[in-house]
Amino acid sequence: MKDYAKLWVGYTPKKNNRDCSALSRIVMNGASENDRIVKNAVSELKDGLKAMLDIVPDVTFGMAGTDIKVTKGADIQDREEYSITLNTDSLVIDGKSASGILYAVFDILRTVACEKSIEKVYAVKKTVRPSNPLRMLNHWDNMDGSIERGYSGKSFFYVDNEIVIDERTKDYARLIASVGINAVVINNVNVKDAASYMITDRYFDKLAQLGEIFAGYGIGLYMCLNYASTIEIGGLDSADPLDEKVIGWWKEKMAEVFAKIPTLKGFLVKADSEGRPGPFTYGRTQADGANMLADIVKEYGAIIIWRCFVYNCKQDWRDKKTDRARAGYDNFIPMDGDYHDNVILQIKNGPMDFQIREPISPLLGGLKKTNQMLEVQIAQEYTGQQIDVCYLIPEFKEILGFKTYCSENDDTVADIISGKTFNSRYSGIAAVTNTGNDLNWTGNYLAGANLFGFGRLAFETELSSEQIAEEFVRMTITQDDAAVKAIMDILLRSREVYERYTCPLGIGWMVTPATHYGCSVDGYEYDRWGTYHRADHLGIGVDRTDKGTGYALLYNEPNASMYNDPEKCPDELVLFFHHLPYTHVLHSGKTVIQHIYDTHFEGYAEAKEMAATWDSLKDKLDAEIYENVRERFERQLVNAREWCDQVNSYFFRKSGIPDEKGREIW
Ligand code: GCV
Repeated sequence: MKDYAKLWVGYTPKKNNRDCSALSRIVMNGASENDRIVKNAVSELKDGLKAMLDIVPDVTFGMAGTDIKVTKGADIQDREEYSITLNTDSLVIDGKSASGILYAVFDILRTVACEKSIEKVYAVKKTVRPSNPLRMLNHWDNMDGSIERGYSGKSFFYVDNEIVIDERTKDYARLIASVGINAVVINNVNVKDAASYMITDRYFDKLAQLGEIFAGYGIGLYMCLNYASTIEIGGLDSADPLDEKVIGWWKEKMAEVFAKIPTLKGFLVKADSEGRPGPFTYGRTQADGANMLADIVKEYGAIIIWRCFVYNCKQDWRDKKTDRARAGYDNFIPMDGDYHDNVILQIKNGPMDFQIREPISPLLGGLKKTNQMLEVQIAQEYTGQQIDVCYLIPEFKEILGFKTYCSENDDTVADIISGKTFNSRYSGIAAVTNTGNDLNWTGNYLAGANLFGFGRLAFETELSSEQIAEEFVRMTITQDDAAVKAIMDILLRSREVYERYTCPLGIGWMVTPATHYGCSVDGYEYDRWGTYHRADHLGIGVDRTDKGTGYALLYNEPNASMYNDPEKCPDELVLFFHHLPYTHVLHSGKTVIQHIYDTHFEGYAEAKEMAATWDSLKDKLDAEIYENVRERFERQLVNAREWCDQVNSYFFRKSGIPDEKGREIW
């Protein structure tokens, strides 16, 4: 059977740096050579340089340093900092811990793999302190091997309700550590069936082994908890967080769990959401639930990450006042300041659910006294499902750069989640991951750019989308300059192209219900999920202003006034905030209806251009990579055409307004 791809850690021979003498002698300061992370760092370095340059470096160790004890997020950032200094005949790595050394090694390997000159890159001492304390991947893997919203095969963690540990497990750890990931949640937030038993001795041995492998690459192991474990596996009749019996059960359980899995760092919890149980069932608050667990795991130095994806999914579509977009804010803001200091609230980037365009969640910049983490999704549930190419790093850059006006300085989302704005005890960023057991890990080779890019951006938020795309392409696909440029171009335009042929002006949700792939304009209209476009023959959009649901006013000023006013609201979000006539003129000078027609025709045409560009690279690319992406483009074009024709036809039929350019609408 063919082996799985090694992606960007599959080092191949390189031309540059072959005569770089500094690479022959590498000095590592900051941790003991006996540390398991340092040992892995040394073998990564030796294997990588041997494969790429046929150099076997002489590695020596200087000062071991004193490891920084972690009691807050900033300690993690301090520990993981590193410097690289170039001397005439050596490279010196100064890590503040073994993890720092590991990241420095991957920095050097990346430089060589991208064929950049070591002499130039490290001409001036390079120091990097990670931008975020927690840089996490959330797996939505189920123990039966399926993956919720997984588009690259089955789980490589679980087969038939058993945990699998093999060579691939270690390669996964290498792959993600190499881009700076330091935390992984290994099971779906919807904890059901066998997964509820992950905190029992049925799985302890394997989990302990897994935790050890991750720990060797500086990655913390996290699991999702079934909030109702006391009932489902504990034999109690309640999960009330204030009930002494419930608290007693969790205390005993956690003592057992942390004794058996010493590397475990904490839990992620989805409660009171989409049918999952939670504290609301018992008339308690989200803070009551989170704090109860957090207090218990505190003595093990662990944390509770509590998701803010709490909303009513049984809404009445006739009710125009209830607004799903408000739910996170309304459920979590009143308790700001009540969460204990080892709780982190995990907040999806938008108020809805990973649509191609959403405003930033008003919880980010609304919460001021609570630890916060941002949750993004690289699994592309609504953004092409790893069939359509959609490089998400430009979107993540926009999210991170958003000014929330929550304080005078340092008020962007990046500032908040780095811990800087509110001097938070813990903070960071998590992505719902896009990996599976497909031989190339992410289904579409180009979707690997989102896995690579998420890690790189989480570690060094200042990197540009272009830099990240170039590193990914050079390390994973090709070094041919013209091909690199062409593939970067595909990646960098892909998100806007996807947006153009799908949901216009921030409205979202015109997807096929349940699967979330492909167009269905009315799929979620008149239903219970709270996700409407409210189009009729006169106009489209949701009134979230002070005259509508009031959602726009949840932002700090001047954002609230900007979103509340259709004249000030940015075009790309205008239908998220306003119900407007099709004849409304946008800032672009186009009417809403003409914008819909133009973007859909353009988006489909651009998708065809991207596919043609890919075809033109055939002779320059590895046959398997070429064919994998070609086949995905074939499907993307069918999808893009369907979206274009359905959306245009739908709105032409609703509005009766013809396309100014007279193009074919069905
Ligand atoms: C894991 C959306 C998805 C669900 C997912 C949920 C969540 O509703 O469609 O599959 O469940 O988000 O983030 O919890």
